Amino acid sequence: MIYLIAPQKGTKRPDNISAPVGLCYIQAYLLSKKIDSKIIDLEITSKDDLIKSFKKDKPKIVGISCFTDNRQYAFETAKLLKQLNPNIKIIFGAHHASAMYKQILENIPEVDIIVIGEGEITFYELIEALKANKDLKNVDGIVFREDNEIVVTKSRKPIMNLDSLPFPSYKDLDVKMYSWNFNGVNVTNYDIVTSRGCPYACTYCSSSSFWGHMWRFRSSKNVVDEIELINKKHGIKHFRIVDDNFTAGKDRAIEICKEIVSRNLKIDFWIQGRVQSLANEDEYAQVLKKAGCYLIAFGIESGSQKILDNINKKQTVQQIIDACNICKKAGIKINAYFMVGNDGETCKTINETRKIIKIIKPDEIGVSITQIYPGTNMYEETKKLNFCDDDHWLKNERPPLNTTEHSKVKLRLWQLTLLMTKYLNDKNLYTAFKLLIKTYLGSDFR
Ligand code: B12
Ligand code: SF4
Repeated sequence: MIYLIAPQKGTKRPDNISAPVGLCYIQAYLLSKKIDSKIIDLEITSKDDLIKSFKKDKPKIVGISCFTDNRQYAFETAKLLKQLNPNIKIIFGAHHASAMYKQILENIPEVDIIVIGEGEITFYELIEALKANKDLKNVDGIVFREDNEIVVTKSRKPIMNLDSLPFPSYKDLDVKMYSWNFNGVNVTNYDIVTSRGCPYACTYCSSSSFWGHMWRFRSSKNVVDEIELINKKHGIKHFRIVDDNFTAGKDRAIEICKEIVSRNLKIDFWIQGRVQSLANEDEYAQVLKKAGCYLIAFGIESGSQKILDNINKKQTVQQIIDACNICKKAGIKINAYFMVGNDGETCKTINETRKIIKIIKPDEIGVSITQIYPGTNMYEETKKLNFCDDDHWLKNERPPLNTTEHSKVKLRLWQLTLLMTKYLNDKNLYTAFKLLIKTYLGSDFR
């Protein structure tokens, strides 16, 4: 038996529980090769229940997802299970493990092997090699210890035909227990991934380095087949398209929408996209809306062209205004994400961002102080300044805030200023007041 474990995320929000889609993809791929596995989502399964089933099932191989924010839970889980059975092989995968593989293998002895990047084929080949006691050096895309050396094998080629992957498997999970807060109501939600990667390379983001510097996508038929299956089989009507950049391929996105309409699927969904895909694209926005897209989350980041250029965002302030206008006209709501504290931030750039908030009037807003994640260009640059160092990831701390130019207090104040700009603009005094209280109490609203 093989275990696939999603550690806790550490941010308990009863209105937003997300399925471990990556593990569901790996399980589906293993099933297609007639290999059985069991997914345990520690967001919904207790540690005691994990121990109970571990003792009963006696898995020999345990795969654990290791993202940056849940890495300490991933390390703890590895330690716990290795204590229960020192003979198991523990395999780590996902973004943090892929970026920090050397550090993990050097410092966390319980982890035996790390899969770098996309997991399906690599994990399957690794299992086959372990079962047959074959030389692991022949498995592409992994890192492991051998005679006190760390061996990195040839890099794994990305899966170009994503339609060849089976739909994610929910055989061990209750697909209907994952939820999202939609219009103030908790609804059952299904996360769907229609493409992988992103053709851009924003300095703070690890997407392109992780997924292989290119945007790969599923066909519209394949995507809508999955939506239809989930809708008809489970009655689920709310979907989040969690691609990094769903709007990148306009023709394909339009085809998906038209297919949803022609199959008469009555669904609501939201997407993440980039503004320049929608700027001056009235018809594109209308087609999205007709298919059920009620919200687009745009990574706007800043209203200052200087900051946008500094983070290599490859978008203009005018495109932000145009895209938001077009979405509003089509009846699609906007969730605008902003960042505070990127290189070159000043009172002037913050004022430019305040101005853009007043112009675009987003329906929802998220403002975060720039956090530095491994696998990003920003991490490498701040390491050169001796601001970041790898040791940080061994501590039980959140990713560092970018305080290279300004203090945390100043960044918090700017963050608050931007949030207040929106709430006061909307005359939403209740939320503005709540935010002030939260700030006074010292809440960390990253
Ligand atoms: C949906 C989503 C969320 C959902 C939750 C998703 C979940 N189930 O955990 C929500 C909205 C809650 C969320 C929150 C956050 N997220 Co998020 N999220 C995503 C998103 C957009 C999609 C995830 C997904 O389903 N991907 C598709 C599947 C197929 O990919 P995958 O999960 O990576 O799995 C593949 C590989 O990683 C690998 N793999 C994964 N696990 C394992 C295990 C083993 C054993 C093996 C071998 C391989 C393996 O194989 C899988 C199949 O190929 C990704 C970006 C992206 N496109 O992936 C960001 C992403 C994962 N999130 C990210 C971040 C930063 C956050 C937040 C910190 C944001 C914030 N500031 O609040 C929080 C953190 C919450 C927490 N405490 O963990 C970063 C993580 C970076 C990092 N170094 O860890 C990502 C990568 C975005 C980015 N490019 O920066 N997120
Ligand atoms: S932030 Fe968005 S647009 Fe930029 S590289 Fe990451 S996924 Fe692509």
